[in-house]
Amino acid sequence: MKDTLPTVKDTVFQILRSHGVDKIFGNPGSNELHFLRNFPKDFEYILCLDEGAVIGVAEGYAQATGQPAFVNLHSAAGTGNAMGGLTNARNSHSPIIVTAGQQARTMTYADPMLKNTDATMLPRPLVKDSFEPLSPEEVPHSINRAINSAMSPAKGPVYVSIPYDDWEKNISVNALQLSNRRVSHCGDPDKELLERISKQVQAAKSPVLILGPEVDSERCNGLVAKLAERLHAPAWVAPSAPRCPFPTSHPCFAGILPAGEAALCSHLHGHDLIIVIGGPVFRYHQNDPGTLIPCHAQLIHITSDSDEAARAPVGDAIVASVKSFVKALYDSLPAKQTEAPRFRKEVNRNTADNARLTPETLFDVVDALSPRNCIYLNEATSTLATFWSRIIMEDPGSYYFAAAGGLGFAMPAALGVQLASPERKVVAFIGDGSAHYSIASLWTAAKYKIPVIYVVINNRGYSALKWFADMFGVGDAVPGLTIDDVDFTKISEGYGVKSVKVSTVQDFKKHYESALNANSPVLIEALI
Ligand code: TZD
Repeated sequence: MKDTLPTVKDTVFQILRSHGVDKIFGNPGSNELHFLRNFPKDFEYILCLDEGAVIGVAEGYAQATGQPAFVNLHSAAGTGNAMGGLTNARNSHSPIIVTAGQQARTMTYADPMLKNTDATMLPRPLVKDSFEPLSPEEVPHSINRAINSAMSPAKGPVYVSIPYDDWEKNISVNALQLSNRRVSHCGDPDKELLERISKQVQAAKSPVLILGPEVDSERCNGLVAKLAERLHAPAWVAPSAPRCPFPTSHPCFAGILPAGEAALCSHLHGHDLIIVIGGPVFRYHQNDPGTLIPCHAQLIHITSDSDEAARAPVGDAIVASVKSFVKALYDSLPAKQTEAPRFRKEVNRNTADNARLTPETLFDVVDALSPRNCIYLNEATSTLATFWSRIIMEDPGSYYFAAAGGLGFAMPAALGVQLASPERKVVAFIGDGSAHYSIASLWTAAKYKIPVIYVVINNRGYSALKWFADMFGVGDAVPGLTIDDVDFTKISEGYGVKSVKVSTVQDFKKHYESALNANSPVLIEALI
């Protein structure tokens, strides 16, 4: 009878299948080998050489697909190494299920090596929830619950610690019912609330839109573009943007807002209604004290994240499905007879062969040569403003950035995004400082032939921190902001990724063009 009962492992893989999971991103240790033994043929194991890379690849995959990404790490040490990545995953609302192997139940009394003490506490507060099943029977329930919790609004990472002697245990067939369940989220906007908001929007003389990452994750970029046209409103990307929620070639695209109170508010002068969709109010970075919004302006905040709504310092919030609410609001507004004004600012572009290689000319070349549906990641931190002013992004899912500012995201996340979107080209701009936080991602790129283009923008140091140091007035007094003498082509070749070093626009053009046609990863080190 016992032999006919399913094992914990059979049941868990069946649950994963039912959620469409067919990849496991991981870095193993002895506590995980029982889980990985006789690995099912319909799953792919993607090995990353450090845990920051594991979380990064999973995050890229989860964000680009909108589906759960399953991670398997090694006990407490592996979880510890993953924490920097989890700060980003928490903020980007990435539905990642992070599992970690626990020592065998029969041994934990002796406090052995590789015991994950207080396992459920360790990843907090960076996960939505955290479980350690009390029995083998509970393992499938914990995994299923973790997936459902990670996927429910607002999405985010969930952690499960699993003793390794549970995997081969037989359990009741009842647990197989878990793989027949589906949790759906729906809900129409409340009619009265919608009418009130619609009236408020129609009464505004000069509305403005501020768009957050959820617009892109909900794939309603086209819908908010139509809303901007209907309102004749400029559309700003919310500060510290981890995604691109609005087509940057659209006439209503106004740019990206600065991340300080005073500077942000100065961009909103003259507007009487600020409509913030799918992001926090507001995600600041620089300490730039000032008024939050112009004094006579009102603010409406539409988000699916009740915590985001609860902590906002100004305005009325509506917690709803962003897509449904914005669609209903758009439908409630009368069409305008005239065309929307143009808010988009043009920049002078320069792609001449003899121009100096700078972030400006580099992005101009990239924009001129890349396919229109290209996907970008940018972790060359001092180039962000230049990037947003020069790169055209039109399709949903065209841009990803570390949502909590934790470096080491873009190199691995580019791989996850490319795995999720094989039909689109993925280009990651990485600073020569940022590259080191997850450089071993190059091995995973080479091993699984993931054809990402890495452009390492080498300015020999931490340029963004030099900018901050000047702003704080401590510019000359800070050590440790310069890095010279690193040869990225040698590191790259060592991990098996083809690479080239360029220092002129002419050479960059030539090598970028050939990288676009390559079907394996390429690293271009651009000396600027
Ligand atoms: N460590 C981690 C994990 N995340 C961070 N954000 C930092 C340190 C601090 N940091 C920044 O916020 S920007 C930056 C650091 C070290 C400099 C990155 O240098 P880079 O890019 O070469 O990648 P730029 O263009 O030279 O700034």
